[in-house]
Amino acid sequence: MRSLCTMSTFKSVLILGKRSHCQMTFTCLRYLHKSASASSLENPVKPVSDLFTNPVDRLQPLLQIPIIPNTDRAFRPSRKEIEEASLLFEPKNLVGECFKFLGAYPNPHIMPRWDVPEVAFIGKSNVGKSSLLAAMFAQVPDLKVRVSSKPGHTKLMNVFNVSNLFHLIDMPGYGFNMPDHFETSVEAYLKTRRSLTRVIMLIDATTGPVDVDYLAIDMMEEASAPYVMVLTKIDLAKPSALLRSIVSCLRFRDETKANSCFPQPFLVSSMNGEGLAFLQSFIAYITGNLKIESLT
Ligand SMILES: Nc1nc2c(ncn2[C@@H]2O[C@H](COP(=O)(O)OP(=O)(O)OP(=O)(O)O)[C@@H](O)[C@H]2O)c(=O)[nH]1
Ligand SMILES: [Mg+2]
Repeated sequence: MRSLCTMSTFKSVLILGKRSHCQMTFTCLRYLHKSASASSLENPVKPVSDLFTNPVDRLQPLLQIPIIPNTDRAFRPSRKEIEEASLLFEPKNLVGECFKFLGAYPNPHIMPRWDVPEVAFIGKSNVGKSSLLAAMFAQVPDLKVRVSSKPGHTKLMNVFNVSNLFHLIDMPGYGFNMPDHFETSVEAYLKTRRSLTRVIMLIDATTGPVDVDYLAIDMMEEASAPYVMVLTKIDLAKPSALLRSIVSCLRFRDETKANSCFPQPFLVSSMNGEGLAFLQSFIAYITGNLKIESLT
């Protein structure tokens, strides 16, 4: 495993603007299914007609390698289970203070220790972390998740309580305009937080993982923080770009010893809601709030 990724490493990458190890090359396209016709490639992500499916299902026929590994432990909830999980995120089912903002913290040492599982959203600045959180709770009145088209908007670790069942944490982004305290906030949080159950690592579907994302992966591997790759903004990704982004994630999964990485990437759009319910079912499952028949 490569050396610990620190904020200074992040900054040097930004200054140098390059990193040798993980360029996306066109060799990735070898994975694309040779028989995929031009017309089927035209629009693999169709307008959303069914919000309770996994977008991966309609893309898999275009790829030779399985997006969801063929193992007993693969995350394949039934439609009923996905629907059940999505209810957890609806205002009428959110109990007590439901989706409540608990506070914004510059470092984990002053963050209280709550006795619930935590799920943290990290990713490049402007990738859509806050938007994803907001989209998941779009129906909650007076939602206090701030999104912005300006990169580097979220400066502190914003903690949201979901019915005392779990906490979701909107993190500051890395890369352009990242806060100076990134190392003492996000990196320290990943290393020390016992209640951290999973990191949702957002990757821009239009580009796939880029250099700073791989540095963030190093950081999570070093911290042994379990994470899952989530390609977001799939509504903006051209079909070929989207497939290339998926292939980059799969190549990373298959070619590295990324022990903390969940082997199944997720796809989502906070704009049209595609993939949202599927990701919600994963969050419900990992926080112990959803039983998946096929995994019992
Ligand atoms: N089309 C589209 N736009 C999105 C999506 N998700 C986020 N955006 C847009 O991307 C921009 C950045 O969104 P944010 O949610 O603020 O991004 P962030 O990752 O929280 O950014 P920082 O807080 O600066 O690190 C906003 O203009 C959003 O409207 C998506 O799925 N599709
Ligand atoms: Mg934000």
